[in-house]
Amino acid sequence: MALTTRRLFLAKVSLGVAGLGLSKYANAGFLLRINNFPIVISTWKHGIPANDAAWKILSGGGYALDAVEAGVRVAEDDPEVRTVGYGGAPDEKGKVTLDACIMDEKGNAGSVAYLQNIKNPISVARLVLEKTPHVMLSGDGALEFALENGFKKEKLLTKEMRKRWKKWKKEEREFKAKINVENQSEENHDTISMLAIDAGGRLCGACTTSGIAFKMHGRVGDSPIIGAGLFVDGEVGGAAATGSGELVMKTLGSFLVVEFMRNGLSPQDACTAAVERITQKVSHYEKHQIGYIAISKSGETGAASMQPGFNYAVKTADVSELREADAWFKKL
Ligand code: SD4
Repeated sequence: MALTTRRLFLAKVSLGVAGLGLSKYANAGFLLRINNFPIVISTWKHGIPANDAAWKILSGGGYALDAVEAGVRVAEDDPEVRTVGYGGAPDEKGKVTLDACIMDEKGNAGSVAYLQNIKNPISVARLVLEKTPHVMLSGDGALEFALENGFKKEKLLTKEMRKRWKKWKKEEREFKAKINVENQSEENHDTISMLAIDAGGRLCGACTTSGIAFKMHGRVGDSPIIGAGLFVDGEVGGAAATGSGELVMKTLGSFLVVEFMRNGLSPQDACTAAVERITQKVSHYEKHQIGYIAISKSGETGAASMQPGFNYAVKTADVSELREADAWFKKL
């Protein structure tokens, strides 16, 4: 559910009485809390601990870029999150290949694609943003860059995922998109995408994934593609995606959501319109799940998905919760 204009308005005028609304970063003893900042939102249930990590930085007055990087690293590090980083699902050849990107409020971007043996691709993407004249590094070059910058090579395929890959090779053998949003243990597409606005109103985003499970060797999805998996325009808003990357790439989904917001749509309506675009332009969309989250520069949020079951985590000073996104195919 998006924040209503009325709620935002109330947030804008709420006084910091008796500690309520008083921000750690403010140095005035008495202040008017402006806007709904800081705020962080991220995709799926694993967004809750990720938001908590981001919040530690945001609530201390830190930079949104640091917050989104630290936030999604929680999912990258967690072997129970089988769709991101360490413990992520391998491709058809049993190789874990990671995609990630990050973008700041000024439109600076960094990305890595098809990166192997590095647990935190989001941090490599951030270094691409900060240290190179480029936006995207891939494969061996991305790995070399990571190693030169002090990252360690690690084995990312866990025993559990190796077992699953072996089972898939024996029983399924061919890649199929799965819309099993209720059953985490069977899930094959749960990227973490995160958008945050810090106390200073700076809007940044991050997106990281091991991609769709058992994808073709060499396949890269939407998640490292600026404009597809993630897009931020600090003067308008930000959007990020999860789900079958091919559908998002064919419609440049996150860029589209931000452009809809630029043209006056709310984050909620912009997400819904971008899902609708897929239904107009991409065949077999009904066989896939995709989800968008969005935030306007004033902190209003929205989310929409193709299928029911997509949820996203929201954290502000007042709220920490998982919200159900509006689905194109409603629940019966
Ligand atoms: C991809 N979008 O590689 C990613 C998959 C994913 O939640 O995990 N989405 O297509």
